[in-house]
Amino acid sequence: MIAWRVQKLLHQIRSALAAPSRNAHMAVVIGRLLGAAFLICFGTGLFSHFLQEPLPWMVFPTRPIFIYQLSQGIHITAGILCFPLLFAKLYSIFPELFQTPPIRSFPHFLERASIALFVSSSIVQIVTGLLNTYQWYALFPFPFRQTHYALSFVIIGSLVIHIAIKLPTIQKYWRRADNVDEKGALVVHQEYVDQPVPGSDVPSRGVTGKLFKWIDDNPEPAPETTRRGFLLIVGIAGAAVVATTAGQSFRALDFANIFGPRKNGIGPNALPVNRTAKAAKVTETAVAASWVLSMVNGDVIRTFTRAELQKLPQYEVELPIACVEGWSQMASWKGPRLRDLVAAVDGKEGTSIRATSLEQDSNYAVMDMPPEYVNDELTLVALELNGEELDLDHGYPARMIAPGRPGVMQTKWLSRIEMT
Ligand SMILES: Nc1nc2c(c(=O)[nH]1)N[C@H]1C(S)=C(S)[C@@H](COP(=O)(O)O)O[C@H]1N2
Ligand SMILES: [Mo]
Repeated sequence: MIAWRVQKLLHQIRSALAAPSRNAHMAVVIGRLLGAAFLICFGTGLFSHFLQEPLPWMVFPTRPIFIYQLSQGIHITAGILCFPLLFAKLYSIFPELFQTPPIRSFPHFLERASIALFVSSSIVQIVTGLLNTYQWYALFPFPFRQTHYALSFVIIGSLVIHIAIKLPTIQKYWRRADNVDEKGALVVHQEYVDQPVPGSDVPSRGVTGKLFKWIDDNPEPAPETTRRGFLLIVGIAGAAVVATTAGQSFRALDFANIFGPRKNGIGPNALPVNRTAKAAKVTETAVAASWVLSMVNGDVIRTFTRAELQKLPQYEVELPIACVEGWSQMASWKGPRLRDLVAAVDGKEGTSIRATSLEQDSNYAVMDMPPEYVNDELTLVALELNGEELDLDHGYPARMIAPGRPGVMQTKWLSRIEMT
């Protein structure tokens, strides 16, 4: 009897939650968009991950120069778009949380467990991802990047399981609502059997253990306008969150950038600062008269004062700073080419380098650069930024700038460059 009462309650909740926009077709429509957004995030996320932790055989494209700016801008924008989409998806399937009976079989248990895993990991993923764009790392007690990377496989894995299990539903409702047949006529599902409850004459609709179909109890066809209206709301919400944040990555939307944490053109040298010299504790070492850049190739070591770096052939290049956190900005840089400095210590073509910053105890203090960037004519040891001397906060006396790389690898306050 207790089980029966629980089932009846679930059934009642589910019936009460039924709404025209809550149907399998809507779940599939939103699911398609959400799936696409997740795949885009996964692909661009892998690109960003392997740029920062390359496998030995990997070679990366250095053109177009904005390749990382674009891919990471898409990553963050698609990730932000997942908020309204995931919300809409949960809305559309909400009555299904109250299925009766809650678990019908072992496969059904696996199905629901994979969805639970998928939903919870997705929420953690996009929330911590968003917090990360605001640099609120301190809020979570785990390393962001590794967690974000590991969770992405949990999500894509459970998404694959989810899609595989739901494939029949997805195929069936890809194009049409579930209470309308191919000809647009109303279909009323009656897969459950009304049976009297033991010891009572109340019929137990939908609690006989048979499959309860979506909105079975809704005898009205879902009005097309209601469904359109729902999609319109989701569309407006999506457009609004994108418009008010994407300006941090896409210049054309800069005017509408209300919530994006970084604003174009604001900061010393007209460029936002990621970590200040003060925060990096280099305010003394960076301006010390004894500062030199050490170029190291095995036993061959040469040091360059800033004046000596300035005497080398100077090049001016336009390259973006494109932070993993999503903000990016184009800037103009001037200084000697890295490959000329490498040649000055007889570094061979095709060498990789390891750059070390004056900054201590930081994930950004040491940076490895593969040969395709070392050899690139656009890769500079920058001394000037946007027509002025490099600001202390932007890496004075010298910082790395290379095409197509994440901001984290554009090491500031250089002190040593070693051939590896
Ligand atoms: N030594 C050092 N270099 C660094 C950083 C840092 O914290 N320390 N931050 C990196 C990050 S995450 C970015 S996005 C860029 C930002 O450059 P900017 O502060 O000059 O705009 O610098 C990179 N170089
Ligand atoms: Mo960054």
